[in-house]
Amino acid sequence: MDINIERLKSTLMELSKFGYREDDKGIYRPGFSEADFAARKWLMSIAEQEGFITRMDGVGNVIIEYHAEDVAPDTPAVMIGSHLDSVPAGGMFDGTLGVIAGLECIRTLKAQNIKLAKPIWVIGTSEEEGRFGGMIGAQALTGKLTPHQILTSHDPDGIMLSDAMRSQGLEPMEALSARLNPNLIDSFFELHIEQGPVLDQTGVQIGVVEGISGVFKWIVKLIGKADHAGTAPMEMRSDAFMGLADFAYQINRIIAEDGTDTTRITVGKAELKPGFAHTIAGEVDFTIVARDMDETVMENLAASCRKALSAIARKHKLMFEYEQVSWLTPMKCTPSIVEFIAQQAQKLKLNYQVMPSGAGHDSQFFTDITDTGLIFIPSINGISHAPDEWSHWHDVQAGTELLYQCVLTKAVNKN
Ligand code: HGY
Ligand code: MN
Ligand code: MN
Repeated sequence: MDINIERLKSTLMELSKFGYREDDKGIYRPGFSEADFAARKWLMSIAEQEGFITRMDGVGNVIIEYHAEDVAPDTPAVMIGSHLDSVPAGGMFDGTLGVIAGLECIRTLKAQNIKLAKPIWVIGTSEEEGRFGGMIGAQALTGKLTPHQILTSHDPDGIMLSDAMRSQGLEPMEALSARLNPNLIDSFFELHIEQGPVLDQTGVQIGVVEGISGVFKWIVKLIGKADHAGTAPMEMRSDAFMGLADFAYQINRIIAEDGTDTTRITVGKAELKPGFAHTIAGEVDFTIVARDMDETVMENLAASCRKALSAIARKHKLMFEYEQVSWLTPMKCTPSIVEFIAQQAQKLKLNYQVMPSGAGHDSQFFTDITDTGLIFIPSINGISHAPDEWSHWHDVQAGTELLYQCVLTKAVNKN
């Protein structure tokens, strides 16, 4: 096939050096960090050297355009996108695979001088992972980002999104100018690692995603009373840690009563204050991230979590408050695009299965403004959001060839 897997591999390995830490072999490229923007500028520079038109929009999305000759400037573009930021101690493929595979597609098209009827854009979105709520770049591109979000979003350490944007030379409200005209988008494709065990366990090489899970994220504060760990009798304590422990113990009950088999509830970050061994925790700040494929289920889960936390506060003599940092609704990929991708996979004789996505993706913001498809390749042992996230290069090649086939088929046809 046409794509050059060695070229893709070496570009992806280069990109993974930005934010890489030798001590835990993890990648630290949180949205709007120095490493994140160094990676963005590097990607723009190599694309420019290869003759592509590149730009960074008002919210840090990198856009690389491949314009075929004599195509009217307002011809809707076929878009390939995913994110360039990472979680802390992230892996090498999450997000970046989709961007570099997209670059490989336009590199191949350019090298073969194939006559296209539509432009192709490769987009490296910003702040997908949730440092400031998640999918900030995709929300801006699709007109969903609000001035309120820009001015009030902050990360768990209290850093404001607007300050982080300014630190990278961006004027926060300029993020609103990133909105794309839907009439200039023909379709949107994303190639991503599955980040789960399904394909790896079934031995199927390709996932064609039909729906993407919704997710909400809370920052919760339980406030009790710091006290002496030796003298305060157990029954007289207002121990914030015991409140968190009680909530953690109730997660399975909440899912059993109000969730489904696609429900996931995670406490990924917790901080005890003052955080000293001989002092009872007077406060605990922690995150709750809950997901499901159905928005009504998400609403029931949110109600159930509130109820549990209120009861816990009473039981442990605590106060509880929470901030809803994000609420991303579950989205269906465009059925005709799911069918189209499946047809292209059949043409390439790739074994594939149609499946849901438990992880959120930029695609879920494109689905209501353009035909949108999401392609998965297997994650070895289903691991992701960790340094040992890995995929086989032959699966990377198969996924990129399918992406290339989809984009080529769309871009050579006028309609
Ligand atoms: O966490 C997620 O769902 C995605 O990796 N941002
Ligand atoms: Mn991702
Ligand atoms: Mn991720």
